[in-house]
Amino acid sequence: MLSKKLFKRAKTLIPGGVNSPVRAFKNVDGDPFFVRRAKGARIEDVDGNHYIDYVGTWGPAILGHAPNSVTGAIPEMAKDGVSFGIPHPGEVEMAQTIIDWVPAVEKVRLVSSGTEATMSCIRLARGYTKRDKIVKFEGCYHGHVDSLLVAAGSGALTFGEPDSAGVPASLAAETITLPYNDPAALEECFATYGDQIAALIVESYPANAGLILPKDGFLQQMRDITTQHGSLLIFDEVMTGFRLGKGGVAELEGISPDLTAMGKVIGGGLPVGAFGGRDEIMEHLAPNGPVYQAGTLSGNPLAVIAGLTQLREIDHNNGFMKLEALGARLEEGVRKILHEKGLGYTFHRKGSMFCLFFTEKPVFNLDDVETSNKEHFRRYFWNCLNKGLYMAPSPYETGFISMAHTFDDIDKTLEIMNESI
Ligand code: KE4
Repeated sequence: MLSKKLFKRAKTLIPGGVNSPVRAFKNVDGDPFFVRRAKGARIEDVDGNHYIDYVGTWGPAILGHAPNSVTGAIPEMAKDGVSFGIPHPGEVEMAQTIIDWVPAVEKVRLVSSGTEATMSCIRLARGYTKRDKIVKFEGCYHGHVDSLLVAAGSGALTFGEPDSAGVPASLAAETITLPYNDPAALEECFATYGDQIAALIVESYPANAGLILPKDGFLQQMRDITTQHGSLLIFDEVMTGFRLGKGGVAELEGISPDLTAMGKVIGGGLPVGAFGGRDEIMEHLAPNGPVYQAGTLSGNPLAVIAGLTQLREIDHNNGFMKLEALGARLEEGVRKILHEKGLGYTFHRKGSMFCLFFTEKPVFNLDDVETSNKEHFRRYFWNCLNKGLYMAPSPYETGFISMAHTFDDIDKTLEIMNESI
């Protein structure tokens, strides 16, 4: 097994053998496969096994892997250069597209990852409001930003404790981590600390503890309470942006955040993140304002042309409608399987994002997710993989359908899920 050999060697060279922890398959107690190639809805590993893919490189592959339009545009651009560190027309085009698509974004800056996008939002919010406290929610992940790798303190309202070694307790103490979908805790937090809070950051639909959906009114409460206290509302749409509609969840839910973090889909698989928002806030960024933020590869021409090409293709092919139809077909089939097996497991879906929780409890927050049967999930994951279905290797991740998936793929998927649950 070449994957096994490669992983053994990788572990002598790279921490955990991977360049990002979730790829190590630790949540499913096994070794990862190594990919040889990926095209459309399918992946081939180095041992010649083929899989229908529902990870989609964690979100960017909304057209499917290696779409011809994107793989054609990159080398074409590369003939003129691969990196400039000088403004080029593509950056203007990308900024215009993001601003046209996302109503709350009046100015935008490109970066090279979702983490950079959220980290920049946090620093900008602190610089703009001249306040230090940040509010986030349990179960929400915003990239490996020191101020956001913070678990809930001992009590709901006590200041955060580092969620990773290396994060200074003094910094974590500036972050308050609240239970999600708990309006009373949110109310109490702002009543107590409101005038010290620079921003509240939230995944517009939390998708890093499985896909958790906001209870009616919860997002509006965030908007109202941050406005009331002069704090900024930051929507982290790195996962949901450009996947659930042109304007992301903000448009779907009719909420206008002050800042938005973006990434994944806008890079077409290459490294791109972005953050944007109200003009008067964004104008606080260097070189115009006092908040410093920079990046050698920000606006990289290859990443920009890949992202622009992907966005155009989604738009020209009515992508969001197709993704909704595929998602609805999957949901109908999963609910039928659960019913026939007498399994009351909770299934959430929004458009092309879905998550099957291995718990019969309704899921509104991280505590509910933790009631999942992890052993059953593990068996299910490996049964699926061995039958040619690559689902996310963790009960805390969300599945993604791409525009390359067909209804036949969905039907085949349901057959395998039925044999694997
Ligand atoms: P990156 O720095 O990984 O590009 O983006 C960080 C990030 C920010 N915000 C949200 C809502 C995110 O989901 C992410 C990253 N998502 C994970 C998957 N759940 C990336 C996969 C990984 O860490 O390898």
